[in-house]
Amino acid sequence: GHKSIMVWFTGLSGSGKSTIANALQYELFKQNISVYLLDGDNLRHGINKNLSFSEADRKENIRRTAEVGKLFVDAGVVILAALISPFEEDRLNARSLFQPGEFIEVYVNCSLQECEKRDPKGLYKKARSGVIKQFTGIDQPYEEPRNPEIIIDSDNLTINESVKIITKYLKKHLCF
Ligand code: GGZ
Repeated sequence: GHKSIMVWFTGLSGSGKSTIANALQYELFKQNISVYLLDGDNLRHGINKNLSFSEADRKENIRRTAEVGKLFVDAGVVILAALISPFEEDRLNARSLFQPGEFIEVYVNCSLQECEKRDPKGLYKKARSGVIKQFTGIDQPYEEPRNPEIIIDSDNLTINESVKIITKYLKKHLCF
């Protein structure tokens, strides 16, 4: 067996959270680990359908995702959550639902400049022109994590390198 944990990815839109979390999910899956990815963008089509991008709704988005994640962890599944989760207080609240060592915060650190250059969905362009309001990094803040367990400098790392850093940490701390 293996320990169930929550691996919580935070970072700007376009930083690579979903891509790295997806690749990590596949890697753990290949190692016969029960793993499941909760992706902010996907959850917003279902359980979090009624939520906007206001600060209050982001708080609720993170709260619900953390609570659902906790249920999975109780059920023995390794959970990966990929949400911008821009506010330190909301991330600390999420962490507080878990036992010490059960919540691994991964800060996917990527410069706004690089995220804007990537702009895979054209959202930064829309935010700059005012078509989208309350966009993280443009007209809403992103608070950097103060004490993340792992920092991934995704400006300069490949997906593979990022996944290796995380699996190495998990092996060292969780006896996978
Ligand atoms: C930030 C937004 C916004 C605004 C739409 N601000 O990179 P994406 O496109 O594919 O994923 C982002 C997603 C953010 O949802 P989260 O649930 O992760 O956010 S939070 O944790 O802050 O609640 C982005 C898209 O939705 N998107 N409008 N205004 N990102």
